[in-house]
Amino acid sequence: MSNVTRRQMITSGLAATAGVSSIAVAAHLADQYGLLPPDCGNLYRPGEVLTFASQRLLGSGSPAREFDSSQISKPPHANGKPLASENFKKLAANGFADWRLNIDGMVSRPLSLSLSELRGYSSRSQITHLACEEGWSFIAQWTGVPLSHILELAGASAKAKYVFYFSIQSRWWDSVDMSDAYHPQTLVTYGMNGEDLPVGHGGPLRLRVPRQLGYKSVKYITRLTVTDTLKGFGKGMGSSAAERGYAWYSGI
Ligand SMILES: Nc1nc2c(c(=O)[nH]1)N[C@H]1C(S)=C(S)[C@@H](COP(=O)(O)O)O[C@H]1N2
Ligand SMILES: [Mo]
Repeated sequence: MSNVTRRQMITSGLAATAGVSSIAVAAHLADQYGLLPPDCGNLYRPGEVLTFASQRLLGSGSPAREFDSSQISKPPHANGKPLASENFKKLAANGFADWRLNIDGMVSRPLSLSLSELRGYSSRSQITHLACEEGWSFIAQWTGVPLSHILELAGASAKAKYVFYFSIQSRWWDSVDMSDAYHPQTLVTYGMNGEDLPVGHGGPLRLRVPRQLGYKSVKYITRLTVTDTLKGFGKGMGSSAAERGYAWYSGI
């Protein structure tokens, strides 16, 4: 059976069984083909399982929609206030010259990159939508280095399955699988609407994951860890948001 036919069969099988509400059957089928997001355990959220499964079957190419510059929201919505921590204030006081992004885990060359080093790599800009699960959203232009480039610089192992990213705000950390990690729209972001990324939006550095809901775009990132397991990070659910009840995978 050709690959396409097999994929078509699995997708329509998933859709059909979900349609007649035999979610357990759909989930069993999805599990056989490695299509279940890692946090679903035995409690399936059919919508998420199906988006994850169909996006993975369609391949990592499917991009988030990009907009025209005339569609950029004015003024952009900021969800956060500048951080009050002394450590952050000290870093901000000298223009984040001492900010570092460390890359460790399953890499052959661990890195510690400054903002100016990051700005020196070839960048990508894209105008995408950031949607909060609470209902509001905005469109902005985001500029940064594709995460894929940093993974290549660090020599990420071919056996890796996830990239974790950690904020200076310790309650915020998350992970993506390699399909999202190597996706060209996943950006280590330092610019917004042609300026430095404002602190309210996660400046100086944030991971933008435009194919998922806003909470996966963690602000103030200081560390990336390449790994083949979710174990050993918090409760093993892959995400601080998942520990608070959100889905690990929230594709849009
Ligand atoms: N470090 C950190 N990252 C974070 C958050 C946060 O409070 N702290 N909020 C998340 C949520 S719930 C959303 S919807 C978006 C909001 O992004 P914005 O501030 O650019 O609007 O950031 C996400 N990343
Ligand atoms: Mo959010």
